[in-house]
Amino acid sequence: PAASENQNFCFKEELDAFKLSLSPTKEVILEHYLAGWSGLVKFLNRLGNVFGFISKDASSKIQILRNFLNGESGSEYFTVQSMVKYELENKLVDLKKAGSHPESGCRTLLRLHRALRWLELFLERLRTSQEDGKTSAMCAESYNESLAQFHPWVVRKAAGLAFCMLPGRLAFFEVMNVGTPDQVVAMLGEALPVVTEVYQITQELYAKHDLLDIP
Ligand code: 1PX
Repeated sequence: PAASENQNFCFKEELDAFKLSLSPTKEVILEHYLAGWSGLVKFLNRLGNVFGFISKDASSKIQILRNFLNGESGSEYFTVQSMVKYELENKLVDLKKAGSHPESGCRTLLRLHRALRWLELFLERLRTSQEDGKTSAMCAESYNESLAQFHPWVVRKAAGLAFCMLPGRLAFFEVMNVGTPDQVVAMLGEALPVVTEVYQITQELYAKHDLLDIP
């Protein structure tokens, strides 16, 4: 058991963080949400330098949110719900065009939230893929169905090139370091509902406050 615990540590950790991010009242606890993202970034870094521009952008967004969390008004940022309430009540969000709050918590989290939808689609494709499945194609399809619509041409182009450098399915599973392909598939089956729930709660919250298009 000790050996298998040790084996899982990487992907299991980030999975647990998203699980932990759901409070009993179904709010999203920012600290754990960010820990989940940090774990994913760590994983991305293990895949190689070609993904550096993606992990840099994600890291900088994680850092912006961590700074709020550790700042003067940190307690207002305990959950995504409290952050939205606090920033809106205090007019700390540029809702229509970039102005005096270009890096609000709401705006920054929206970028990660959109990427979470990509993750959900990608993990589902990975989970149901055949032995000869191509991770690059799964990744590109998921991206085109989600994040791509928010990215300018040059970013889409760079992302498309990076996806081609993804290792094949088996090598990808090895980087995940979870165990046999069957164990990876089982783990993905457990992880996905959590990712979906976190995504949906955030999506409904943002929709309710009309925050889905903030620049
Ligand atoms: C078992 C599989 C796990 C895979 C984990 C991989 C984690 C990937 C983390 C990706 C986080 C991407 C955040 C992107 C946020 C974003 O949309 N930023 C753009 C907009 O921000 P702005 O401040 O300008 O309004 C920004 O322009 C983005 C630039 C970088 C390119 C982003 C491409 C995103 C591709 C996502 C797919 C990652 C591929 C990973 C392969 C496994």
